[in-house]
Amino acid sequence: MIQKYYFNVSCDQIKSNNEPSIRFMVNLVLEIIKHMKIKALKFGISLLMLLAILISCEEDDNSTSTVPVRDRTEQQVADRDSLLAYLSTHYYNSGFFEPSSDYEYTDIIITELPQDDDGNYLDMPDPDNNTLLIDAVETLTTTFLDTEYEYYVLRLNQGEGVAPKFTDAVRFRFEGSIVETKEVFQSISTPSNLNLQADGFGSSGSIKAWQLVMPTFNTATGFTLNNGIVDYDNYGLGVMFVPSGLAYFSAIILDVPVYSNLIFKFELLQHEEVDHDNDGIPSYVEDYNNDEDVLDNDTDEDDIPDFVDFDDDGDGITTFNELVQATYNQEPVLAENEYIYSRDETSEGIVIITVTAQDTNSNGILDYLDDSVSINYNEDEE
Ligand SMILES: [Ca+2]
Ligand SMILES: [Ca+2]
Ligand SMILES: [Ca+2]
Ligand SMILES: [Ca+2]
Repeated sequence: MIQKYYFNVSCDQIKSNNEPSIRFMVNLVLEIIKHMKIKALKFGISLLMLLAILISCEEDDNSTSTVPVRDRTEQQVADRDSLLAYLSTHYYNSGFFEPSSDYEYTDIIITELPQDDDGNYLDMPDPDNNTLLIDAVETLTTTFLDTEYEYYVLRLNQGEGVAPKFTDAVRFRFEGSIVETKEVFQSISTPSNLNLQADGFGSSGSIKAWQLVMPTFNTATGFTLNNGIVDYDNYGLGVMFVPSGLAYFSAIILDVPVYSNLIFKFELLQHEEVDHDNDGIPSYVEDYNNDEDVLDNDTDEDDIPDFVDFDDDGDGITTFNELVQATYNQEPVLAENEYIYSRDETSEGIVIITVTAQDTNSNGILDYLDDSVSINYNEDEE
């Protein structure tokens, strides 16, 4: 169910970029066909998924054609008002949370202030143990689809593990509810995985808010197994308050009405680095303008963004073949432009393969991004 959920959102975002995205899709198909010989099965499947996305988007277009999509900036003005009003009239059980203890997202209780008979808000009860949300949240900002957004985070535990990148996959538990109706629309209490970044093929991504908030928290330091149940230690725990524009906006998803502001209580448990095009360069690195958007980086301007382009400079030598491999039998200290490509742990020990980007002509442009340098470092092995 969650797959479909995020899938549709990707569709919505694709439509908001419209023409360039369609070009991107078409070129992606051509690129897939060109390289089908290499990884026929994987890309064959991707091709089918891609067609499914196109069909899905088309259906959506027809069904919503009579209702114009609202202006993002106008909607954000209204959403900001709604969220600030909510944060000013709701409190959480702050006294329950003691430092250096692990709590669950279900421990977080948010309650509306009491009201008198005329509906006027009264003082917060038990201020020693409760805190008004507006006094506890961090206000964060971003620009997304040319719109300035404000979103809010209640940080109950930072976590002591690793901060995921915005293109990674995370393992999490959460409960999502709707600000306007106060209804819980989804909760996932069994640790589950989510790709923060969709790849335009079959892999669905998360809403923008998760991509923005997850990297500001850390995963667990580790876990212990107790009778088959995984207990995570010192993980990120918080709540995000999200305007519709960083959530599902005009898409109809599950039972969430369009333009809903959302609240997610979450635990960030684990993460995994993702290299969407498997070219050896992790996807977060392929965001060369560092704007936390991998869709607007396209070195060879073939309308296939670098993070899903396995020949980034379009010089005919794949990115992976323009990297130099090294093998280690213990945890390596990575050099500049060196990334772990694979890790195998067996009874014989650990084998880690890394790839390192080269700048053969020292012009400050790495070979795999430089179409004037075309050296295949793996040629001898093929
Ligand atoms: Ca990559
Ligand atoms: Ca490209
Ligand atoms: Ca690439
Ligand atoms: Ca090159």
